[in-house]
Amino acid sequence: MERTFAIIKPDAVASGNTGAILAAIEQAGFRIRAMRMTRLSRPQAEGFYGVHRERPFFNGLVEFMTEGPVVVLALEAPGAILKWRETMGATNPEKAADGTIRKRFGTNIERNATHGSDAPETAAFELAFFFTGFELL
Ligand code: 3AN
Repeated sequence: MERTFAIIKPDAVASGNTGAILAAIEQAGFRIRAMRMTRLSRPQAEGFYGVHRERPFFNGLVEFMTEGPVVVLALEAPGAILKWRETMGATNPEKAADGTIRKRFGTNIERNATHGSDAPETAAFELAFFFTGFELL
């Protein structure tokens, strides 16, 4: 079993797609191990996306991720990290495969409905960023 970290981003929460995305997560075979609706502060968003600090889209990304509530999730499945990346589809919804979450619910490369960890190290960092140990038991 492996765990990964997911966010249902502000665009998808605001457009009323939280439930549909949770259903797609469970239908894909993930077990939801922890979940919380929250709203990111600017320092939280900047810390979470710290690796992107030098990228030209960083400020816009922080602005977007703090514009409204998000749902943060710990997902469990065999090979969860790669499996969740495949379930989401490509970063740019226009390039995402049919049936993927970003294709179904994303708008553009920034407002792309969901986030997923890209490697075991980032999954560990991101899970610990949002969940305490006892929430993940
Ligand atoms: P992914 O979320 O697929 O791992 P990353 O890690 O390259 O993609 O980018 C993190 C987030 O930054 C993306 N989810 C997206 O919201 C945003 N982003 C990435 N590239 C761009 C871009 N060229 N313009 C605007 N936002 C971007």
